[in-house]
Order: sequence, then C-alpha cells, then structure tokens
Amino acid sequence: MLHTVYVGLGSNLDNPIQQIKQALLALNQVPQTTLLNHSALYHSVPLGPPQPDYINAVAVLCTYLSPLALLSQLQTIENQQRRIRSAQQRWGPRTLDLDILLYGNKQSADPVLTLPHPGLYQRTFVLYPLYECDPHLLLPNGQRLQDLVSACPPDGLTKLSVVVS
Ligand code: A4P
Ligand code: MG
Repeated sequence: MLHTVYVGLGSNLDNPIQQIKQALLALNQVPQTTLLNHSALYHSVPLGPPQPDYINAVAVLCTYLSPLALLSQLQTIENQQRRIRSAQQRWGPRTLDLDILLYGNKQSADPVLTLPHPGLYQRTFVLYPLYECDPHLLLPNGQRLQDLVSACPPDGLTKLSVVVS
C-alpha cells in the first residue's frame, strides 16, 4: 500500500545548505518511493546545547516501504553524509538528521520509531516547513496543523530564497 510520509531534514555542520540539497537528491533515489514535494530551506537557531545554526526543511514522500524499512533507508542516507552519532550528547550538531515526522496516520510510542515524531508539535523549524508543504494537514490525533502553527510564533526562523532544483 502507498503511504504519504513527511520527513524533517536538519543540518548544522559541513555546509548545511549543501547537505540538505544532497539529502533531497538522495531521498529521490530511495527504492519504492517518490519524492513528491519539499519546502523551502529555512535557517533556524539551534534547539538544545550551544552549536551552529541549522538549515531545516521538510520533504513529502509517497512510499511502499514499511515504516522501519524507510527509517533504515533514511539512516543509510545520514551515514552516507558522514553523520557521526555521539552517545554522550543528545541534540548535538550533525551533518544530517532525517526524522520521519508523519507516516500516514500511523501512531506509535515505540522508541525505535515514534510516530508522529514527538518534536513535531512545538518546533518552529518543523511546523512552518510542514505547513508550507500542506497547509490543510490534519494530524493523526485530529489536530489541525494550522492551529499548531498559530500557537507557535516563528521566532528564530528565516525562510531562505535558495533555489533547490
Ligand atoms: N527514532 C524514533 N522515532 C523516530 C522518528 N520518527 N524518526 C529513533 C527518526 N528516528 C526516530 O535518532 C535516535 C533514534 O531515534 C534513532 O535511532 C531512531 O530509531 P538520531 O537521529 O540518531 O538521534 P537524534 O536526532 O540526535 O535524536 P533526536 O532526539 O531525534 O534529536 P532531534 O529531536 O531530531 O533533535 N535545532 C534546530 N534549529 N534544528 C534542528 O533540526 N535538531 C536537533 C536534533 C536539535 N536541535 C535542532 C535540530
Ligand atoms: Mg533524528
């Protein structure tokens, strides 16, 4: 069955704009998956420990892959872009972070793949690019994305005019 998936992209190391562009190209190559659309790139101040500013975006995919198979594909892309995971530092800097924000209407509290992504509800750098992709989106719990956006002023977030072809 075909599922619509929203993926959050983030980078704050080694030329983040280039990292996000490269990740969008890689998402377009994932098997049994089509990249339908993506938001603009956004500059955002970091959430978490002091670290460089981020570039964030959201991509819309449709896929036949299961949630875990898609997660594995995303982690492969992170590794290809030399993502180094630090066991000590949560929310630390990274060349590329790919999070599954929404996988259809699936809801799961499994820590291996929590759906929707728990950070979705209050992070400006997720909500605004997601809203750009689908302003009428309803979350699996029935909440309107538009209401979350209205409750979350876009502090520290700047939409960039960089062209991603
Ligand atoms: N995992 C569980 N649910 C999911 C999901 N929905 N999508 C598991 C992807 N992965 C999910 O992830 C750790 C584990 O989470 C994975 O093995 C997977 O099984 P990770 O990518 O290795 O670690 P992480 O990204 O450091 O952890 P976390 O808690 O997901 O970090 P966040 O929440 O992604 O925060 N500030 C700005 N401005 N912009 C950012 O993008 N990002 C972070 C990272 C911090 N500050 C930021 C930004
Ligand atoms: Mg992550």
